[in-house]
Amino acid sequence: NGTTCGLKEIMIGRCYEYQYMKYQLFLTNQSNVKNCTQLYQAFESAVRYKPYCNMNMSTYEKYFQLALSGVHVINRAMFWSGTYGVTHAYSADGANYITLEDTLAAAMANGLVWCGNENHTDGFDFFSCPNNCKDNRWADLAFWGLASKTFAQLAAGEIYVVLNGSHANDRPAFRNNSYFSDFELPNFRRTGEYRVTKINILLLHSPDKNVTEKCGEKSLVQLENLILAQGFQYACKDDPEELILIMCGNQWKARECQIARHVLRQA
Ligand code: N1C
Repeated sequence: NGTTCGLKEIMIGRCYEYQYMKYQLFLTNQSNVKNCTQLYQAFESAVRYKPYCNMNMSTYEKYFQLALSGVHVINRAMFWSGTYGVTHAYSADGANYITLEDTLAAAMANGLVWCGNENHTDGFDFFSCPNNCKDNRWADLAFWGLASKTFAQLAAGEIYVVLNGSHANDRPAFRNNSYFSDFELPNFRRTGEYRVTKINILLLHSPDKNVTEKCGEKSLVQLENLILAQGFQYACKDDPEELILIMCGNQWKARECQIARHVLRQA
């Protein structure tokens, strides 16, 4: 349960790298470059000296406002649930699609562990964080819950959602209480220039695993109804080929991947 040493330096460094190196070509609008020190200050003043379990979904509001002001992700926003690895391989650090982790606000904090402590001299607890507040679920969601909600609000035009249709143990592809169902789906914009028009579901089945749900079945029906009720267009595709090829890159021996191999040789 260790927290991250060098949090400040890492976050500020990542902010510089994000804006001036890594994402310069395809994400940063030159007139919208942020001041990294100021951004870190907004983050720090939200959390420093604050008891972890008193935080909630508005704790980091200023930070997200500052980091993401003026940003819209048009026709390239990609969401996922149960498919972290393959989705990020496919989105390719923002070159193909943009996931939450490809936005500045989330890229600065991705993978870090931190929490405030009102008794500690520098206001952070560098020894351990509770991560589980019995009486306040919102404390645990303060950062990533708001990150997901804010990202959903930036998505415009057609968006993409990668789901897993081969979960074991009756776990559905679209499930209640996921970040996707609680913080993203309810927050897509329905009106205005930057509204979401269409939601494209990409439903994956892992090579060598059972297919538990396909488009038009079970939880996908539930999801389609929710999407149509909000006034968005809906499309669902089972196993898009480009995603099969990515999955097969790691599971070359699977039965389903022999087909990919066969097709590739014909080219
Ligand atoms: O609960 P989920 O999926 O539906 O969350 C995924 C959804 C994505 O579209 C992201 O935008 O919510 C966002 N998100 C992250 O970006 C993220 N990075 C790491 C949600 N969760 C994220 N994690 C961790 O994965 C987090 O600790 C959470 O508990 C899991 C959620 O994974 P899931 O069930 O596959």
